Amino acid sequence: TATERSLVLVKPDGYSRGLTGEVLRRIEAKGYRLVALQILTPTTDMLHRHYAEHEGKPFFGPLVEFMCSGRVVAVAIEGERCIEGFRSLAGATDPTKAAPGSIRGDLGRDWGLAVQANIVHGSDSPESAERELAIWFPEL
Ligand code: DAT
Ligand code: MG
Repeated sequence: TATERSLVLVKPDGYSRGLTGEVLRRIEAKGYRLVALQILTPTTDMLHRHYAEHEGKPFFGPLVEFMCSGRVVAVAIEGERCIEGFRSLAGATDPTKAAPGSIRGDLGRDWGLAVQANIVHGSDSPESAERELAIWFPEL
């Protein structure tokens, strides 16, 4: 196994609901280390780069609009297999379907908006993690 870094975002819904501490608590309780943290309102340029793989999909515009609608907490985490491990902590993309015990399953639900309001983002592969960390933490 390898020590990895992953990018976690507490999305505007998670931040505004005051769930940042709960998300960070779960990351630390799992045994991953926080190595960088920043609170910011992202620019559309950052989000276009961050979500480049979804460009052209019907939910892309609403997703970018939602993500720059408020503050986001960007966190770089580190640990053995933390990329897969945080995805597991986060749970399935649709919070209604996400398993209880996961962040989305315990804290999220359908708000009548869309599944983009699902509290957190986590990188999905080592390549994505490296690409995304360069966007949010160019100094790392
Ligand atoms: P994940 O965040 O679980 O990695 P993803 O990368 O497939 O999911 O999609 C990025 C975000 O886009 C996701 O968190 C919520 C939103 N999204 C995905 N699929 C969607 C859909 N079918 N309708 C609306 N929003 C969607
Ligand atoms: Mg994704």
